[in-house]
Amino acid sequence: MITFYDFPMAPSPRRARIVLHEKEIDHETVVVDLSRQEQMGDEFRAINPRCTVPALRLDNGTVLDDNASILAWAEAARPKPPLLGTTPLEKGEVAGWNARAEFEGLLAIAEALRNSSPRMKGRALTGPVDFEQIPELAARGRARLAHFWEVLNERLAGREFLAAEQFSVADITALVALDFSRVIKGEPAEDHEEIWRWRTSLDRRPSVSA
Ligand SMILES: N[C@@H](CCC(=O)N[C@@H](CS)C(=O)NCC(=O)O)C(=O)O
Repeated sequence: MITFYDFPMAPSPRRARIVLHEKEIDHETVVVDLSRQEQMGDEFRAINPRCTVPALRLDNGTVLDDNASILAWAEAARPKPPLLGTTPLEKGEVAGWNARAEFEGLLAIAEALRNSSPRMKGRALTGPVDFEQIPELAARGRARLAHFWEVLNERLAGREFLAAEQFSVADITALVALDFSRVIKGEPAEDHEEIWRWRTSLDRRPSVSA
């Protein structure tokens, strides 16, 4: 049986959870309670030495230890529905917008949150190594995120999906960033109407509430 290591409140495993749901890949779920630091314990470290979720253990015991590897495996193992685009051009577009949603969206939120939250003192980056917070980075993260919402709103004008005229991992990463931006009260303004229209339409997909 495939085992998915998850934490329901965290954004990164949610990305993989949506992918597994879209692809209808059967699995059992093990919750790694990040609020109790279970990711740092010996038991989980033996599964994923990177001390992060998501992780996916395959039938043969191999552990895929991040979103990039889980997505690549899932797309190859179960090509339908395609989440990485179909034509060469679509694949390029999807890869580009997924990277932007990750770097300019999700990582900007992480930069703001992890460099300001008292709970994350000494844990400014995820992983096995402790890094101190740099408070100035919190403001930079917020500024980067605000700029990303401008870019996203403009991109979505007249479009149903972020890339490639079909639902893709670019939409998944951007919607996870959008929903998670609530934790830093960094959501886009109400007049970013294209973003809110796109987000509302994605609620039709069962994977979004998986
Ligand atoms: N690059 C990784 C990042 C994974 C990651 O940072 N996950 C967070 C949850 S959103 C985590 O495991 N945090 C553990 C911690 O805060 O120590 C991926 O996307 O797979």
